[in-house]
Amino acid sequence: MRRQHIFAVAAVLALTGLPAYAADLEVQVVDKNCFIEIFEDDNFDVDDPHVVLQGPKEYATLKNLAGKDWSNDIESVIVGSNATVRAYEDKDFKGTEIAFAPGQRVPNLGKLDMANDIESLKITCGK
Ligand SMILES: [Ca+2]
Ligand SMILES: [Ca+2]
Ligand SMILES: [Ca+2]
Repeated sequence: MRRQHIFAVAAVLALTGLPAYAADLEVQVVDKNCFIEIFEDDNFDVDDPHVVLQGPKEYATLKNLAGKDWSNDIESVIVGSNATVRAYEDKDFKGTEIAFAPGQRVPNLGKLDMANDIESLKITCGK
């Protein structure tokens, strides 16, 4: 009797595992392709600090992100395939503004004259 019960549970898990997982994602309303990953160094150097910022979200300051002051310290970025990001030279979305397109990878923000200069960000989802 007990063995039969265990078998039944395993069968249900096998049949419903995938749909249950998809339902969970829906409930969380997290678009895993709506993000920007920021790197302290250029060329996406994972040996130096880097962090993924989930969108949609606006950051009027980068002073305390994941326990670090990121103001004027970002040198490369990877943008998720469903995110558009606006970055600003100063905090509170002021100063020079640059936009990153969905899926864009920028190995050296110096080419855009924005290396170690970004102080605020807006992440929007959808194309
Ligand atoms: Ca480095
Ligand atoms: Ca830096
Ligand atoms: Ca700046």
